[in-house]
Amino acid sequence: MTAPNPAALGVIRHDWALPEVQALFALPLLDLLLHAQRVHREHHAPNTVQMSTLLSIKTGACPEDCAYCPQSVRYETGLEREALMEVAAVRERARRAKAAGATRFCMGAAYRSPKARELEVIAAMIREVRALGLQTCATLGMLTAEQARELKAAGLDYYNHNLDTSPEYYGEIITTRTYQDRLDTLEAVRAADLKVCCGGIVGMGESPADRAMLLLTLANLPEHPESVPINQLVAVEGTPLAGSAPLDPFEFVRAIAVARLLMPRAHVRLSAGRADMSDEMQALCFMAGANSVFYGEKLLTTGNPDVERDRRLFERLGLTAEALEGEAHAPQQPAPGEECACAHSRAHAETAA
Ligand code: SAM
Ligand code: DTB
Ligand code: SF4
Repeated sequence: MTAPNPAALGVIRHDWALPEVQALFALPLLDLLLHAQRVHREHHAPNTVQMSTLLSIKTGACPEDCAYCPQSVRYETGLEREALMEVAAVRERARRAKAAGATRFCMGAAYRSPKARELEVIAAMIREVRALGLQTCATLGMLTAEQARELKAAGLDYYNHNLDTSPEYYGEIITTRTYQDRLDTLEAVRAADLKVCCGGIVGMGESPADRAMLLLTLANLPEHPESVPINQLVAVEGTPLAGSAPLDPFEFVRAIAVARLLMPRAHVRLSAGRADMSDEMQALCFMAGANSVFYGEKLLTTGNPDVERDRRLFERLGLTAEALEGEAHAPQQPAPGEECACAHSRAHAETAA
């Protein structure tokens, strides 16, 4: 292992070697947190967290065999299938997400890859969500270069497509598409000038070296993803990974910190798994450089902390919701009866008065 040179941390690089990344993981936890928080503050405003709300716009019956996923048609998870939603219904959910304080709306579909007709409907959804003043994100499976351009033309800001795990462990988790398929989609997304949201899942029985390789692979992409979701496995009954042994929470925190150090400018998202995390664990993740969360009581099909719990947590930690570039926070007052989750509630009340 190569001992890290603290002065060199925070430099944008795309040539990480495995022993260097493993050496970061091996640091005493408090040293790792200190380095990560220092690098975080060199590149980001402290104490602000970007808030994305997810919506499953097409649920279940997916032909892929991702071993973690409750939406695969191959596993009996008791999930109810739902066809592609109506555009108006998606618009309404986005409106509510914005009123609650989200700045990005991410539409997820259980597809291997979208068909032309489906993409047309999704393009209409993107136009509507964008017109509300939200950033748009979609995660629809594999895309061709042409499909990525179509989404860009509709006004899509971000495309989420995860590497999920290391190239070495990948075959244990998914057999119906290759790692290279994922890299090809990421290339098509970049070529269409979309921003990239790409991360993975930890806690799937992978080794520490696999976690290091996942983060190394992300960091050594030609450009760092703008958003890096780090998901903790949500072990869903009926999926092959249902019985997975939970990961040591400090190993999760380390993964966040190393992601921060390897991709200093990215928004590192503390993603799936928050519903099972204590407030203290989440605080450690923010200390480690996480500055984005999924916000709203549901992820795609599983639970997330409810808005009230997040609002209280943010207030207790002194965190505020990151505003969209060029906008003061929360350009719209929350609608009557809809409370903004940010720690600015008092400021809203004062502005409204
Ligand atoms: N079907 C598309 C695809 O796979 O690219 C888009 C939706 S898929 C649900 C998006 C991502 O959610 C997956 O790549 C995976 O990283 C994450 N995910 C799915 N199920 C999960 C689970 N049980 N725990 C943690 N993350 C999960
Ligand atoms: C990502 O990295 N995590 C989100 C989003 N991108 C699409 C999905 C998490 C899904 C967790 C399981 C579920 O709710 O179905
Ligand atoms: Fe389908 Fe995506 Fe779930 Fe894999 S992760 S089974 S591709 S919905």
